[in-house]
Amino acid sequence: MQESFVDSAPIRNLLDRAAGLDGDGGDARLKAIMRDLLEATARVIVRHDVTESEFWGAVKYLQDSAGEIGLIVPGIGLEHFMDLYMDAKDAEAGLAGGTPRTIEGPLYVAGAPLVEGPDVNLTVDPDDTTSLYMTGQVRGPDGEPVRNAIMHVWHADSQGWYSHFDPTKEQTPFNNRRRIKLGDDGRYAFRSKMPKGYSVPPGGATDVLMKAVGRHGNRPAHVHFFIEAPGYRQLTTQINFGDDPFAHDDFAFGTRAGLLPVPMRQGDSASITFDFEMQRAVDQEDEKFSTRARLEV
Ligand code: MBD
Ligand code: FE
Repeated sequence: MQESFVDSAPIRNLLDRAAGLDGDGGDARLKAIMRDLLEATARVIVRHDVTESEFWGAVKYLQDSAGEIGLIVPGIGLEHFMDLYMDAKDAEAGLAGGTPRTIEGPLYVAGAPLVEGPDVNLTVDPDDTTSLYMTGQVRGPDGEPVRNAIMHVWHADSQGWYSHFDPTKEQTPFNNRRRIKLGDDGRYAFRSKMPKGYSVPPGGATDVLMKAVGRHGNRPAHVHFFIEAPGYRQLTTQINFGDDPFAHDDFAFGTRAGLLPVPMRQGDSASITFDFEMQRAVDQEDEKFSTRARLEV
């Protein structure tokens, strides 16, 4: 069947009506997007001659995978696509520079303890592994220290599990999660226990999809950051350990050039020095987080 089947009058009529285009109600922008999404889906079905059984298999997959949608989205590259898209729009608008953004992932939890230096410790649960010391400075585009920043940090434990999302054991709430209030010099320092890279739950919907396309569901060990500060653009980023076996093979596409420091390992400790550069906020909106739904405890 030719793909032009989708352009036939009865099909166009169906897609128009399904998206509510024949009525005045609803949200015009949503209706236009819905119309295009339906048409794109119809085109894929015809182009690949998707059978009735395959179609319902896909519907069943979507139904069963809802609980892992936050993992599937980075796994299929769409969360990274959004970063590339925002980067491209920034470039078009003449906005460049600073620490690259990279994916938030699905495992942030709002409401972590707000702490101040000099001795910030993220890890409260016992974890018999290497200690991590991370230090650096948050600066603006002219090299000025960013004042009054809040740095949100979160990472996994040595088994690759995040507090609040750990099916193997109960971690203390907010283990390996803090909000660190920085001073006028923009400097930060914290210690914790080295994380291991995350792997998707075996046998889960993400794992099934990754295997079906001949991929794996592993991430290198990494540390997530949000940084917010008055007058600066909110930054969502992460560092991935440059010496991790998955440093250049991240199932979530979160690793980026400039965000792959190699920890200095010495005995049972490792240290990373990493400076962040924030962009200046163009307007108040820039300072804010996206309205993505996040677990709040
Ligand atoms: C993670 O820890 C993560 O950061 C992402 C993006 C996806 C799954 C687990
Ligand atoms: Fe993560």
